[in-house]
Amino acid sequence: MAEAALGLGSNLGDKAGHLREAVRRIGTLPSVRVVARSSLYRTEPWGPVVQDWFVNACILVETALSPRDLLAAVKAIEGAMGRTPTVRWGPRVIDIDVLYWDDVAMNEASLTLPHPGLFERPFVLVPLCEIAAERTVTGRSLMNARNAQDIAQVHLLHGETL
Ligand code: PH2
Ligand code: MG
Ligand code: MG
Repeated sequence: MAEAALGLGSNLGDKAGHLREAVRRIGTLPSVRVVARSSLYRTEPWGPVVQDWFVNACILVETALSPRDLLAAVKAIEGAMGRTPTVRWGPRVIDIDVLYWDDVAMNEASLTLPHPGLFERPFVLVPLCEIAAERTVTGRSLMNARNAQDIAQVHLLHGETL
């Protein structure tokens, strides 16, 4: 069994509801068990696109799926939940990213591991460090990466859980 981390985001419609629905669906995948879930966070949009704020969260899963099969499974959930292609970094109903899969390092057209944004994005590192604070990924400490970020734009969503 591998341990993988998934990053979740939404900035359209019922944002928190979409994250909950995504986690519910991930929990029904064969050979995937959800073992930890972070809080929900309200985050300012990162990147070049002017768009609405996001809800972000992370989960940990134990899985017998390969990195590629796990990616295919979460992409299928994105599609089934109505995600349609839009501009890069643009608004989305649901985004599910494979952040890491054990300590595997790979760089292919369809999948780079660890995720290229893992060590740089406060909206990933804050929720992830809630559930994987002690973790190193390919030799790098997640907590050290988090502590190097400006996290002022990442706010706990009070009263709502994943
Ligand atoms: N995802 C993006 C672009 N910008 N900003 C926040 N706050 N959260 C996201 O999940 C996000 C983003 C596209 O990958
Ligand atoms: Mg994505
Ligand atoms: Mg993303």
